[in-house]
Amino acid sequence: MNIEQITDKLVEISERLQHRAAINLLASIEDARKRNTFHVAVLGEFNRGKSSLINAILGRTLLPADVLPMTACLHVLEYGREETCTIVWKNRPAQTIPLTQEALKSVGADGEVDVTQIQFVVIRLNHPLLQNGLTLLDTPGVNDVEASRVEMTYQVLPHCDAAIFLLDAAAPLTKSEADFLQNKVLHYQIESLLFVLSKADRLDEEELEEAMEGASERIHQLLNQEAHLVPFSANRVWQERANQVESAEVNRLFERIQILREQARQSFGKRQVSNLQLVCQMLNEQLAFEQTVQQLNHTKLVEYEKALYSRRVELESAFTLLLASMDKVGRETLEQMFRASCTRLKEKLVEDISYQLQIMEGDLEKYWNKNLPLQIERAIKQFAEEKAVEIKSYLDRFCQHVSSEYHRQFRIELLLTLGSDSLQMPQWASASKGRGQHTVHQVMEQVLPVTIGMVAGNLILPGIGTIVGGALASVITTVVRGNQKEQMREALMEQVPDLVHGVITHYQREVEKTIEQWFVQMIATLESYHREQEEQLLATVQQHKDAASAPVPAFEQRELDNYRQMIEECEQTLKRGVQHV
Ligand SMILES: Nc1nc2c(ncn2[C@@H]2O[C@H](COP(=O)(O)OP(=O)(O)OP(=O)(O)O)[C@@H](O)[C@H]2O)c(=O)[nH]1
Ligand SMILES: [Mg+2]
Repeated sequence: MNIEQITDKLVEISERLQHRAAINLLASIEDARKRNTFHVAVLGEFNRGKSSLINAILGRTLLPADVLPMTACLHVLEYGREETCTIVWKNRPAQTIPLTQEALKSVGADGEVDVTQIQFVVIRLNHPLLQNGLTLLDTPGVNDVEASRVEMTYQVLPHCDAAIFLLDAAAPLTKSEADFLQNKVLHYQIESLLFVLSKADRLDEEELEEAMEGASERIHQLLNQEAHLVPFSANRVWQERANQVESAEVNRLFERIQILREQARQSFGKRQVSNLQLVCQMLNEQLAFEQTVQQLNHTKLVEYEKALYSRRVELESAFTLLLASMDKVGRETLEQMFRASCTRLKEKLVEDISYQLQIMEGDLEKYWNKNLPLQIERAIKQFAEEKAVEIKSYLDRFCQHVSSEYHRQFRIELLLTLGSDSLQMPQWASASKGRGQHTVHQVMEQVLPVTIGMVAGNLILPGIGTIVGGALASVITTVVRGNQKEQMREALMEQVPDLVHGVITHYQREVEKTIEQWFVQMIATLESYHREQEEQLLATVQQHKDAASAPVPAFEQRELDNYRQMIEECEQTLKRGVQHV
């Protein structure tokens, strides 16, 4: 069997099983084989500057951009000798519209056109950068409130060879972005990725460097590979254009796109095979589902459902207890640890400062106003950095502990309720539920700071220097100036304990707020994970029930066996290495 024959076989089975996702993926595999264009999707959450980036690199203000969600359907930008703009509708003939920003606004989020009826909009431009087959896909933001727009972006992924992923320079790689990357982009073997920190003009050099470092680290952790990350500012590119300066940013981006193209070309065969394997996996899951439906009758399923409902109620109080203990034991222990360390820090600081005051020969007031604030600030920073290691390790262990407790008490319990022949949940059903395939540990980790550096960042309060300075200044004004040196020394010494106490307590409270936030988020995350799990299990039973109550079984056993065998053959061939045509 060659790759074409495998594809044909899988198309036949997918159509018979009416598996939409598999049909779509297979169509994209065939399409990728035939076309000689290179599809780059520009992806990211809404308002990241996707449309602005495309406008800037092409030097055309065509795509509408706004702070509110703007792009409402897929825009395909490709080469055309004659420039045109066409709406490809779902259920009616394509329609040409003027190639202007005004006209494109009509298919935007607040335009007058019903975009749910649009498949995509094709914009053909006579642009040298598109001449060699580069096709850019502008997509709606993936966190848009409008689910249908998000769905549109998901559906286009199988048709892409590479992606440019836009991150906000001010908050690179949020949790939902990480989810999207892992569950969607990588799922379809789009490994040629370029990350862009957009709106780079909004940060100064130092902030940008920090943001780049942070984002690279997070991407690296997530993907387990070197991150290709570049900063970009559409605004700057336009300024350069106005001054007729060649834009280094645009050039760099295009160099990167060339590299992506080469990467994608090299991995083309491998990607096709992986995508076909993905289809096999989807179809196998569907077959397993159909099989269980055949074997279990409706009455049995109703029993399962009842058992699941009542077990769920029984487990509820145990779950509430687990949540409460996370707060009570987990958070309080950490806070106690931290408080004890703060007390030691206070004692040490009081001791150090008093000693220095005692032996100080020079100008006491200068020491108090100039050197001391720096000394306290530095001590707090160093303390925070040391504590970060301990707290990070505590959070990791705590996460691990809750995760294993959860699995032991609930996950396994709920699954056992479904009996030994536990029901098969097809991937398409669980994937659409989001976090189904992740473990509790992975899910909870996403709300915690990833690195020790990030923990330290959370423990060092911005503006702590000002707080320290303020506290010291108020002391010096109450100590009578013009006093004899020895009297002043004594008066200041007296103030030291209160002063240190005040500053550190303030610091400690702020940190405790951060700790509290971490726990609130962890608890909320576990709770929503648990509800999703319950819902998923109930939905699984419901799906089987629905299918089992159909008057005629959808498939004959013989037919299912036949498909299974065909898929098995395809899988074997793909594994052995397949001939490409
Ligand atoms: N400062 C600055 N603002 C930018 C830059 N690029 C885009 N913006 C602004 O960011 C907002 C969003 O830009 P869009 O290009 O519409 O973002 P998008 O990702 O296409 O958004 P959706 O289509 O809604 O998903 C607009 O108000 C832009 O003017 C930039 O480089 N610098
Ligand atoms: Mg847009």
